[in-house]
Amino acid sequence: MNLSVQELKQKLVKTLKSEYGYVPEEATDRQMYGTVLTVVQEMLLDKRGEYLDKLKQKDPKRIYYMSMEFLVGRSLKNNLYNLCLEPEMKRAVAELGFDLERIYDMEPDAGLGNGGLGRLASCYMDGATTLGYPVTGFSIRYEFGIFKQKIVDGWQVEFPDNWLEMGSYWLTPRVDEAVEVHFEGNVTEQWSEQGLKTIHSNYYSVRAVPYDLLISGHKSDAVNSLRLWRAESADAFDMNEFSRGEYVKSMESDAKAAAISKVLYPADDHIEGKELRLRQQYFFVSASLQNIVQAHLRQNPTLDNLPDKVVIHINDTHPALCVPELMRLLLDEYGYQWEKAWDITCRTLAYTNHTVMSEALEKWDLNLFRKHLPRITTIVEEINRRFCNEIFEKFPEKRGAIPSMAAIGDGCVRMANLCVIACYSVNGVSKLHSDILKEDLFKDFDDIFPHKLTNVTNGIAARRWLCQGNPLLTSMVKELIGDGFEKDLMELKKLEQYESDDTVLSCLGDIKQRNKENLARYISKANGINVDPCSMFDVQVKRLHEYKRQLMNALHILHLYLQIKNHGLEMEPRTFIFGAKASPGYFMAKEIIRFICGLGDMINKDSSISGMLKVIFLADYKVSLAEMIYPAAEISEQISQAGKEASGTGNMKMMLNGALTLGTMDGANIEIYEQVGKDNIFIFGMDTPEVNRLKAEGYHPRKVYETNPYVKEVLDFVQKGGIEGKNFETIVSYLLNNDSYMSLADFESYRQIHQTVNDVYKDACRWNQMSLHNIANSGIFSADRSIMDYVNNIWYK
Ligand code: GFP
Repeated sequence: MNLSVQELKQKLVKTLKSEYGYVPEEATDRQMYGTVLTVVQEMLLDKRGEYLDKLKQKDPKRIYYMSMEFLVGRSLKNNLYNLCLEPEMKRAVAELGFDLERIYDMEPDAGLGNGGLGRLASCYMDGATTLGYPVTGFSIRYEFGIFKQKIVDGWQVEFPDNWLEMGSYWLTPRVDEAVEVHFEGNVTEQWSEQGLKTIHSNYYSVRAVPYDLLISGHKSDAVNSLRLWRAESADAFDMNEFSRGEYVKSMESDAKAAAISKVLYPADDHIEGKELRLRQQYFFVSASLQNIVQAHLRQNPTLDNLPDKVVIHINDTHPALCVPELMRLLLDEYGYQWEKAWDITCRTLAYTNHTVMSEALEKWDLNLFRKHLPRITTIVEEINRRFCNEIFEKFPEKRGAIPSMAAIGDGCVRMANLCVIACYSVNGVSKLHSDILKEDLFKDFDDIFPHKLTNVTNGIAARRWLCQGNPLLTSMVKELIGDGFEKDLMELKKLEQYESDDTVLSCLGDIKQRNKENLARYISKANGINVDPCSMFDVQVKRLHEYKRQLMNALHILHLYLQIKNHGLEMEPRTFIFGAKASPGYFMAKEIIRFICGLGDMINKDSSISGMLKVIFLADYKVSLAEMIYPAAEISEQISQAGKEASGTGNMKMMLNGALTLGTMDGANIEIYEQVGKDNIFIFGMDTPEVNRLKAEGYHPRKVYETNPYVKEVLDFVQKGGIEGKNFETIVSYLLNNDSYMSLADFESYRQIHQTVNDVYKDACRWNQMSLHNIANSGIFSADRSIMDYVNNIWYK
């Protein structure tokens, strides 16, 4: 966008006056914050208007990305960057007496997601918009996003995240496009002139009101929208009850409806499906599909051509209700016969799987399902009946597999199976993960539908994670190879020519140093601990889960500590940095946080180890904090048990910022390994076949304890209350008797690779060379590349 500093100033002054009635000299930071966001939002709306006009003329196929989570983070900096207005806005704001950096800091993260899955959805909105594809995201306008985390005496404590108070400037309500969603009630069949008709009556109706959050592409005409639904009661409150003096009761229906969009569910890998979550899922799926169908019918006389004009992409199983809901719309609202409706549905829907963890593959109790969604249940039953019959008739060799492939089994609706049965495309998110889907989880489906399963390796929004998050590195890269990499990340490859250039390598080292100093300042403020910015920054930041093995990292740190203390180990000073939220109901995850914090308390105050080790747990890990951590990371810990991390995206973000990966052969680590070669990555541990073999043989963690003296030393120390006299019996007993993700089995190999890391770090030049090599080869992990894979292989195939 072409706007001068002067023009921007005029806009700001005018808006400040109309919104708040003030002149800049009288305004507070908060008022200027509101003013800047309002001005940028107006520019986005104008640009969106022009974009919609163009779309109308060309009428391309539309992509609808359905996701319960979009981890958007902050938007102001991203929008200014994408509109190419950041320097001008900075000056305009400064000339009015304010500081844009301070205004950036006032913006809350839109934390409408739990972790990698939600962040991926946001990275894809950025990539698709920059590339000019008409992708609309659909989700819920949660009043409260992912909880705020504080650590009190080692314990995670959760606080509500009221992001709308300062974040609602980005949301434009579209009340005229509100729709109704029906729950509960009775389903009956009636004969009419058109034949047998299904009637859903006595339902409870919820109004869904859309709010649009606009996303501008970078140097592109496109402005796409993320449409977030808010739930409210479809009926005004009950006047009769109110008149009778039953004030609270008169508003019950209001509260019941509003609860649906109240709060984001924390990652629930361990908890059985919750009623409210099912309602959330149906609410946003039904509202979105009604919206999509109406939009299609505004441009087309029929839904017959829906698959030619629309793809509805199901992001993980959470929006799997798209399958029966699209069927319901076609059958009940638009009068299609089953076969035709099924054909349209199957050719319109695509599905991405993000996990093989059995507890995360959603299942809903059939009775609960029926109670809330009676009509949807009859449709799922019919889909299942027809599917099972078809397999029985057409694939006799698969008759034995019918019970495990069915959409309904063991009294539950299986959402992943439902998606695979219906969708024309099913993809995993890294090569390894997609292979596991084909060869294991969905093997029987793959035999029957040979071309359905495919892979799209994840990617990240490099413009946010490099250009906005790491300005120092970005300027260096621009100086060396120009700015083509902003739009084509593969251009980073040109950096390889500087791998033996001492000036470039030492400049890279200096930049890392400055980014570490920046993070060290934050740590000192947030945790009250001074860390040495010359120590190696070793980082593990991600959702807390046993399979991601933060505990193995912590055990190894304890091992180092005991070696220094009791056995005179000398090592390069190291700062271990963790950031992770635990699902509030996930006890073991919270225990692991308590363990890491206890370890930190013990180590950080021990002056006898001469500052060789520090352990920092950064509370409230979120997108804006990640933007500060990644540029400072030197080691990227990606240490999940092989076969369990579908892809990982933090690994890509750290690589792009010059960190070296220390990881298992899991998820996208394998593809990072392929890109950088074995000399530029630290790989350890069992690979997937080895894990499976050990599992089949029978894994006995106690044996490792008995045979590996380091493991024994560490666990004995913990058991004796060595960590601040604290009781970590649950952790010790879990490791000795269960160790579900084989941390002890991989411990020795993990320990050894850390020694290698320590040795390599002594040679700064070699380290910087490896770091540059990693940056140069990270281009493939751009979200733009992933989007092009979706475009070519799934959406516009
Ligand atoms: C999940 C998977 C990750 C994967 C992302 C995005 O993320 O391996 O990279 O989805 O596909 F586990 P989390 O919710 O675990 O962060």
